Amino acid sequence: MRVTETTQEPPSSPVTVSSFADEFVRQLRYEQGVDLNFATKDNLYQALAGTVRGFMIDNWLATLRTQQATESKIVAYLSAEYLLGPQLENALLATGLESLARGALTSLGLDLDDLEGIEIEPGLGNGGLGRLAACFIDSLATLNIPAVGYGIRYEYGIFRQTFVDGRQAEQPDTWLSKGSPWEFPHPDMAVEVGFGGYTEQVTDETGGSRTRWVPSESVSAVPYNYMVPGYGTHNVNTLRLWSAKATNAFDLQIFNSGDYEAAVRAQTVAENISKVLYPEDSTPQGKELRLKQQYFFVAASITDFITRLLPDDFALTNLPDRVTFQLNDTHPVIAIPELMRILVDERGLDWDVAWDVTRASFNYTCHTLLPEALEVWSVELLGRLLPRHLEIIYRINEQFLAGVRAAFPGDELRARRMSIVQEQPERAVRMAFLATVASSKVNGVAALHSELLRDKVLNDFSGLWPEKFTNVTNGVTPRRFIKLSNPGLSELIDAAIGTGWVNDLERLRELEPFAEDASFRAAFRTVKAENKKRFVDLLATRDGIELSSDALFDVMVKRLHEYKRQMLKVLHVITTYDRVLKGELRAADLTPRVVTFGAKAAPGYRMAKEIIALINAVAKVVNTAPELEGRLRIAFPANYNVTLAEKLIPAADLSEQISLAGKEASGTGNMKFALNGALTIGTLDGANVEIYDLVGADNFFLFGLTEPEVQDISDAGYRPGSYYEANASLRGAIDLIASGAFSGGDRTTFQMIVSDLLDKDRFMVLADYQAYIEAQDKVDVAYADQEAWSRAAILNVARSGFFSSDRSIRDYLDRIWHASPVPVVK
Ligand code: GPK
Repeated sequence: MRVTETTQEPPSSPVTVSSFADEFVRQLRYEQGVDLNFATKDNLYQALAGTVRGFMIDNWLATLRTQQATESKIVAYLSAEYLLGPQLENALLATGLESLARGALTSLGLDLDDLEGIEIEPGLGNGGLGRLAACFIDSLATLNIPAVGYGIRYEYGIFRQTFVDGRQAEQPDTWLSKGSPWEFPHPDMAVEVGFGGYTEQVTDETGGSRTRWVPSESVSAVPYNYMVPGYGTHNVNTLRLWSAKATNAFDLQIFNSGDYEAAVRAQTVAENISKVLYPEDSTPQGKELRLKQQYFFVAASITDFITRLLPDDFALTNLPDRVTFQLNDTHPVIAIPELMRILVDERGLDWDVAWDVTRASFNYTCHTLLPEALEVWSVELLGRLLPRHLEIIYRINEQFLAGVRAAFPGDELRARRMSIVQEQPERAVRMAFLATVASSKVNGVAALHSELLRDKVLNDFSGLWPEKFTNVTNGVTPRRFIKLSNPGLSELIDAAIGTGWVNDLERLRELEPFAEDASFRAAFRTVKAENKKRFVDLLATRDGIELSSDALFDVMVKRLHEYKRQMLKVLHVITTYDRVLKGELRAADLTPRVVTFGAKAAPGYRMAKEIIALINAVAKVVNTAPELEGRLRIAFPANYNVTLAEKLIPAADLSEQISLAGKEASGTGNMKFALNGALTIGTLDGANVEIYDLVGADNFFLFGLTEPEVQDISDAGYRPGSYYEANASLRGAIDLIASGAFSGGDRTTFQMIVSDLLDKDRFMVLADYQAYIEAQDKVDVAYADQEAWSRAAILNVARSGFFSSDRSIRDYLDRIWHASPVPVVK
């Protein structure tokens, strides 16, 4: 049992370069039916994945056995999204087999990087929320916590973005077209999920009356299991993603009616449920199919948990001892009435007992403050799709409001404000309220966010139940976002402080003294320069974008949303250009900058798509403007995803975190950049606040309104036009857009943006413009002193250990879950 090259525990058999190569060839022949000589790259990738996967299976099964035997409490993470990123590299890291695999492939005349390069990442999420779920399951496994991630196996993940004339076009993400070697389908463990129909009263065995739901249709939920290996441990947890399949019962009805075509069509309708990830980030559309997705996956998950992870004779009154269901935003909240239905209707528990069990089993994480992001489902739709669940929600609400009225007699306004069922603009269920009422704990995702959640969005609820509210600041996995993505920095850290930091990230503190070490700083700069080079090479082949790597790398990557204010970044670029045009600045005095954007817009989000078009239009002009002498460039590679992030983040000097204060719940990209030695230019929003506090004012470019200031300006009546009128440089930039300078002289092209900025500017771009420009001027000055810049960058790395998702998970364990590690011993 030896894998000599690694500190990790070896897999279940001795592995050598030649035994690895043998297994690889065997996979090729006997799993895929091809010879090495005839294998395509896809065949080779599949065989390699199959080989590596094989080394995790024994540990996975041992983990499951141990967790069952110890009857441990299990964290069941319910999330509609998991933005996993490439799997092969992560599996190689977890098994410690990377260099062995490399050697084995080389011995066969093959190249590991080449094969890694063809993997299509499973993009089963939109952005931060989905990526957070992926980081969390990594940390849960690493910390040996019994956990299962439940979600949806979308056949099409987040769309592939392309640009057509600078405008976003969406292509389907066909990530499964060649199959996935990482999944284990289990049609044998399918769960039936009902929809529609009616409810009726029936007499049960004891002569009592019970409600029974009689659905009009049903769909089969087929689980696909993925292994989630921990780092530096034997533990391998499970991610179980559900895929919809038509049931026999479902088509039989129609077949019997003799309508063959209708039967086949019905099958498609059923299987549509897991067809595609909704591409709206933070702005749900309230579509019927989306509610179906939500119910589909949580109903399957709860039944799966109760019937497969618990013993047959388990008394469900003890459920909270064995599980904590974590609701990742409101998407899985329909799980609450579903558990009540199972307990009351199917298992015959008293309502009050079932309610106690339910409340003790669920916890809710909120990821937003935007009112338009809080999901509501119309009573009409719920009643049609899930009639029994609507009845249960009504009863929960009745009891809850009775409590509110008892606590605040005569305060009918309050009762109406707090009602789970809103009356206006239509009768609808407020899912965040339902989650809050039915959960033990409610948490926000950064200190400021949790505070605003408690004191504003859910203030009535925190008044009633102050102890229910808590914070868990987000984190990111250092395995993927440092160790894998930044091997150069990882080696430098290893050499300085040893290898222990990878699962004990606070140890990065030990790097602090190295910030004062000139040779360490030089080595740090060398790593950064290599990462820039690597990124520049990638963009040349991936996108045909030619850049110099000898520049300040200024990066803004995240979903395109007005509140995140990509517009502010664009105005900075335009202002620099305008200053040079007007002779206020000499091109020769510019700090060479490459401004990189990466952003997808929700396909139906008009303004976001206009901003994408504007960025591309400005890029076209600026990148070729002779006046700028090539010292200011915009790169906007299409289809930003985890794969690209892993190459881009390590190359960044400057991290743009410039949302309007009080709008970004946390941000997690901000953490990745700081950990990779970029300095942040940012507002006091989300987790920026905590980054700023930790890295220190000298190592962070702070600017902009604070949340209370935003509130004051807004209360007084914000007038963006007054900022435009008072600020010549702002006027210059906006006028340049309006003049058609970026649209071939056409003044109408970006009119939607210009008039929105001048008349509405909901996210106060204009109010923060001057402060942002001044902060950017400070960036230029600071960058000129490379020694001081490196010192600040190293301190960012050294002081950001707090942002490991391992720490987030420990906080969840202490404050919310109260589950314990169950390490697998071999
Ligand atoms: C929040 F509400 C939502 C959503 O629908 N999708 C999503 O990605 C993000 N988020 C927040 O916008 C980020 O601030 C936060 O870091 C991330 O969730 C994870 O908590």
